[in-house]
Formats: sequence, C-alpha cells, structure tokens
Amino acid sequence: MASKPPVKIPQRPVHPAEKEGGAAVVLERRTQKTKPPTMYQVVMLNDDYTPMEFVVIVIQEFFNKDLETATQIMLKIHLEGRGVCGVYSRDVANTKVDQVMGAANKAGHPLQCVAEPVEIG
Ligand code: TYC
Repeated sequence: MASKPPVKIPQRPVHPAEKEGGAAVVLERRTQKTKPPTMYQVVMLNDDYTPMEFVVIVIQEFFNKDLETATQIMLKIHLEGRGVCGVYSRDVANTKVDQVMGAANKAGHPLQCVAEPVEIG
C-alpha cells in the first residue's frame, strides 16, 4: 500500500527578527476596543388616515410582534405621534423602512416610518 504524504502542520508566522536571533516584536493590545456599530431604531409616525388595523398588521409582519404587542405599539403611535417598532443594524433598519413604505404605498395609505440612530451613553 502506498504511504500517505506527510501531513503539514501549520506554523505560526515568525517575524524575521526572531530568525536572526533578534527580539520578537510584541504588539500591545489597544486600550480602546473597537466600538460597537451604531444601531438604528425604526420609528413609525402617526397620521389621520391609515387604518389602525393596517398598522397592526404591518407591525406584526415586518417587526415580528404578536397581536397584543403590535396593538400596544400602534396605540402608542396614535396617542403620542410616534413609536419605536424595533432596533436593528443600519442595513436591516433601512430594509424595514422600505418594506413598510412599500406595503403602505401599495395599499394607498400615507403611513410613514423612518430609521434613526440610537443615542448611546
Ligand atoms: N391615527 C390613525 C387612525 O386614527 C391610526 C394610526 C396609528 C395611523 C399609527 C398611523 O402609525 C400610525 N386611523
């Protein structure tokens, strides 16, 4: 039976200074770690024309809320003028806005929603 070729074990990269017998280069850990990405809240706005039922369906469908939670969010928007439907990375938040606006336009409702950065600290 033919013998298997030797297995190559990956070696850590060696700095040329080490090979020369010189001191290895030591990188110090940065004190400031990479900051987490800005998150975006998708805020839905009140208007006088979009039916409450439509808003509840949209919140359930695009923000994965159950009927009770969606109804609470809709009522908050209705009473206070605006309400947060969810918090996401920038791309996901913008996609949610597009989905909501697309569904509202298709149904002929003036429903508006926006993505805004979440303040931290
Ligand atoms: N104010 C609307 C009405 O009375 C309901 C509504 C709620 C509309 C939330 C938009 O984001 C909204 N039919």
